[in-house]
This record gives sequence, structure tokens and C-alpha cells, in this order.
Amino acid sequence: DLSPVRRALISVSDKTGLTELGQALEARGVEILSTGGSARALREAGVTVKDVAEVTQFPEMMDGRVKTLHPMVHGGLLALRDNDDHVAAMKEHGIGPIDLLVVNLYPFEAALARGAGYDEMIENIDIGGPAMIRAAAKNHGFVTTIVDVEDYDALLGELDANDGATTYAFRQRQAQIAYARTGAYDAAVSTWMAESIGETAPRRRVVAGQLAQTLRYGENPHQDAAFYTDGSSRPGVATATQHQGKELSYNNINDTDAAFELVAEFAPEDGPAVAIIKHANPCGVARGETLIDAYQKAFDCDRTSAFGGIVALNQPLDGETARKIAEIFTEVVIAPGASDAAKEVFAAKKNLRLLTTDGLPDTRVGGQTIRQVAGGYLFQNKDNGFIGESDLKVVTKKSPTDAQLRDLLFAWKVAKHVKSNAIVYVKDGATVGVGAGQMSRLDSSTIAATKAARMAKELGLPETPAIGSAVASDAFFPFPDGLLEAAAAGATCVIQPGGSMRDDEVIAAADEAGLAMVFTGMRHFRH
Ligand code: 93A
Repeated sequence: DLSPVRRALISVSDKTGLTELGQALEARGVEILSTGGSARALREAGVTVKDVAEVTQFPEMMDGRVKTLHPMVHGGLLALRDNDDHVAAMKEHGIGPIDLLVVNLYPFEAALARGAGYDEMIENIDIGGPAMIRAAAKNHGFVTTIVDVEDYDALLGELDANDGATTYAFRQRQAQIAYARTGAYDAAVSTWMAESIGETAPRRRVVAGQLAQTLRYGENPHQDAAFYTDGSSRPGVATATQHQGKELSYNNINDTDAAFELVAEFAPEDGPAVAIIKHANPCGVARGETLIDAYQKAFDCDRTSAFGGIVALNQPLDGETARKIAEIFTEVVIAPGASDAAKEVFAAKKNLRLLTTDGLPDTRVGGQTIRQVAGGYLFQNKDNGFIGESDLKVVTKKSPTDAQLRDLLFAWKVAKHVKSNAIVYVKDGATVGVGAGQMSRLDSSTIAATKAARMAKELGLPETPAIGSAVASDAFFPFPDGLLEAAAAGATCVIQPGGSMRDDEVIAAADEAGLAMVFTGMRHFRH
């Protein structure tokens, strides 16, 4: 797994740290090959360097457009050292192996930033550099690739730690960084060109993915849109099989994703669960003895909003549940499978889209989320946080009963998938009021209570189902008001992260109202 570094090729536009690196490599007995400007700078610092032109027996030509694009270079980078044919080819053609490649590219991005003209931008598109980087990174079984000045120290540290060699793990990591660099570089070139020629078609945009579908339109009909997949094999909307119905729209894909990610919080072995989504927020989530029972309870939470919704199931869809779902207009149903009977029921509903997957996504695995803002991207690790019973801290005089605990944890799972500020009322394994996306927690509390009251009206219940419910808040209550609103609506137990400056006041208010309250110590903002 160790690969000795005996011969290096250095070709850098950014000469920062170059001479120090050259000296350090020379001191470690590494032979150095280099290109025009880099070779000059190294020689000036007293480092012995061989010109690449001497190795290729070709002068650098065409203003440097062709300097390293030669089999003497690429053969040395790509040859497998443990392959007899490759070794024989090296010998036959006098190709020496290159064990280390240090390249940073023509400063295309810097030229862009200073507003360089078209011709200058073209000259700043590096061809030979990316070709070498990609070759060396491919051959990371033997070759070390360094594309970032920041990594020079790590390289020298690695050589010192391994007696002049590098480990496989190091080379592999640097190869990954190398491809990130060439990928980003070409993306910058393509984006610049798109802007130069006025290319706006979303299907011609560069993202690190594969164009899966040009969409009819975006969030609104006047917006063009496209769907890219990232190659993941994770069960979800991107990998699902569509059995019938029109093409998914932009909003369908977004909502179906929200629905399926939410329902995946409920393990199939713990029983059926159903989530109904509208505008990326759940309007009903429930567990049930059976799938149809779970659907009915989820539907009952907010019958008005469920119209035209997206339904996600944590179990394969059966015929009976399909029949129930088909009673109202539903945009999309997604489930880890569907019976023939279910497919038959939906066949009569031409507009309903049925998607099936191979199982549920694992909500605990990591990953990244990306959001675009003006002038940049926000990256973060996915919210795969999980709270179990043992993570809870009871903070009130009253402790929740087992039944309350079940509803609290259920409400917490749902709240994670509700846009902030999120307030979720749950009774007997079903949401009875969801307050989403409000700027104040108190307003979300009020809306959730209002929705519960409307549910009573829709179903002809004698009283609001919020009475005796469990309430979850995605972030701490900054003041007692939101909590008191929930108590007034009838909630008897509360789950929330805690951590407010006024926790004492909030706990005192909970005790006064006779509530049982638990802290999770984890927040689930979602925007
Ligand atoms: O013009 S190129 O695309 N053609 C090449 O064959 C080539 N080989 C290396 N640019 C090429 N390079 C780039 O030259 C390197 O990526 C590096 O950015 C630069 C270093 O040139 P110099 O050593 O002359 O300053």
C-alpha cells in the first residue's frame, strides 16, 4: 500500500510555496520534472530540474498549449507498475514512471473574477493540466496527485512518515480532491460560456449529476426546470418506478420527497404509517393497525388540505387502501411496493401517479443538503438526528405515561419534517393539528390548535382532539406563551429541545398547567 516517490512532475500556475516544495522534494532525493515557468522558478531557487521538453523530445509549442500532452508524460502517469504489459511498454518506449504530480491549473476563475475578455478567458482554459491530473488520479494505486498549494505540507508530512513513500489512503484522498478540482474547473468554464452565449436552458446547466428529466415547468409555469439525479441508489423519488400517471412535476418531486422521507421515520416493523403532504408540509401523519387505518387517520387530521395531496406509505400498498386513497383527488402515491390489486384500482385513475421503491430510505444515514443563495451555495450535513426514549430528560414534576411517551416521540418525528416554526399535536399515534412555517412559535401553536378544532368540526367530534394530546415543538419555547397556548388547547404533555434562557419560566408554566414535559437536547429547524 506504500508507493515510493522517486520522480515528480511539477507544473503550477500559482507559484506559491513552489520553491520550498521543490527544495524539500530534492532534499528527499526526488527527481523533478517541470514545465516552462515552473522550471524557471525552481532553477532560480537552486533546485535541479529536468524540463518536460527534454523528456518528451518536443519543445513546448503553440504558446504553451502543447507542453505536457505527450505519451512520455501520460505513459509515466498512467502505467500500472504491477502489470507486465505496462512495464514492458514503458521499457520499450523509454518511458519513466512519474510517481508524484503537482499541478495547479491556469487561473480561469481568477480571470473570470477580474472580468477578462473572451479571448483571454479562452487562453485560460487549461487542457494539459486537467489531463495530467485526471490521469494521475486514476492511477492513484501508484501515483500521488496534489492540486492544491494547501496540501504541500501534508504531502511532505506523508513522505516523512513513510520513508519517502505515500500510503494508499493518502493517494486515494488526494485523487478524490483532484477530481473535485477538475470537475469544478470545467463547471466554471461551462457556466461562463453559458453566460457568454445566453444559454439558459436548465437541461444544459452543470451540476454534479445526470439530467434525468426536463420538467414541464418549475414551481410556476413561467419557470423552466429540470431534474438531475446524483447517482445514488437510495430508495426515494429519484430511484422510484412510476407505474402510471402523467410525468411528475417539479412540485410533485419536491413534495413526494418530503412525504417519503417523513414516512421513512417509521420503521415498517413497528407497524403501518402514512404521511400526506401538501406544499412540502405534512397535513396528516398516522400510524394504524392496518395501512387503511393509518391512511384514514392521517386523512382525518386535515381533510380539506389532503385534497390533491401526496401520500407516502411505509409498507407496500394493498388494494383496500388504494381504493380508499382513490376516493379523493390525490396527485402522487409512493410506497415500498404495491400489490396487483392496488395497481388495478389505480389503473382507472389516469391522473394519479403511483411510484414504488425497493424499501424505505434510511433516515439515519448521513449525506449532504445543498441550497442555492444569491452568489453561492449553502452546504450542510443532512439532518439525520434521532432521539430515542433514553435521550429524553423529564423536566417537570409530572412524568409522561407510556402512552404519552409514544405520542411525544411520534410528534417529535413529525415535527422534524415540518417547516419551522413547527408545532405538532398528536393523539393516539396520529397528528391532530400541525402548525407550520410561521415566523413566531406562538402563531404556529395557535394555527395547530385551530386546525385541531376544525378537525373536530369536519369529523363531528364532540370536542377538539387536541384535548389530551401530546405536543412537539421543533425548537425551544423562548417564552411560556406558545406552551400556554398549547396547554389551553388541551395538550397534556410536551416535547421540545429545551435550551432557552427562560427554560426555568417555561418549566414553571408547564408545572403550573399540570403538563408533563421532556427535553430532547436536539433541535430540528427545517426551512
Ligand atoms: O496550455 S495547456 O493546456 N497545455 C499543456 O500541455 C499543459 N501542461 C501543463 N497547459 C498546460 N499546463 C499548465 O501549465 C499547468 O496546468 C499549469 O497551470 C501551467 C504551468 O505552466 P508553467 O510551468 O509554464 O508556468
